[in-house]
Amino acid sequence: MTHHLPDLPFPKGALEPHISARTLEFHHGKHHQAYVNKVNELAQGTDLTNSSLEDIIQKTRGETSMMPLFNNAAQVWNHTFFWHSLSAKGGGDVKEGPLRKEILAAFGSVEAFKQAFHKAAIGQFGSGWAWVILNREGKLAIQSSANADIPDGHTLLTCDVWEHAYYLDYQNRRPDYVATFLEHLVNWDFMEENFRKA
Ligand code: MN3
Repeated sequence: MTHHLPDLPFPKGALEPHISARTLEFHHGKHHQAYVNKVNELAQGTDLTNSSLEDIIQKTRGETSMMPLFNNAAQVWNHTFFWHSLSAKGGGDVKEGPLRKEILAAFGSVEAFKQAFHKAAIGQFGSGWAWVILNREGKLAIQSSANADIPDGHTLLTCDVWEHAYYLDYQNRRPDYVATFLEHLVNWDFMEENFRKA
């Protein structure tokens, strides 16, 4: 077993009432675990058996015959990145500093930035992810991706908009879930850390 399910960076009940422990039991314990299991199964016997997750993602991306391995490996990576994009002390305003400056330069205000993120997240048809990235020109940008896909550029933050992320707590109300993510959960410190490392 090369790949393992990473622990959540917070206790399962830490995000209540916004995301329930029950949602995380399924989302982390069942969905994320299933992607990990599938990567181990699909990589077995290929020349990627002992490769890192990042290597697998890079080497299988866009290869039709490797699509199942890509999808599962990317989903493992995306979920781990997502857990770190959440914090019990998250949400609200972005503190003074280089990240805030960049947001104001690119979007005019934190509010406009949040609105653009919300729009991208609810506009993603079907399953996928909403992202904040530094694009290839080094500019802050918001994107959505379908299914397991990861945008080009340097990822700073993500929100899972697959139904399994919110159905138990919000049923079909994705807009409410994303608004709650932005107001109460988004981990600006994680985004800032990724911004500084980029
Ligand atoms: Mn998910």
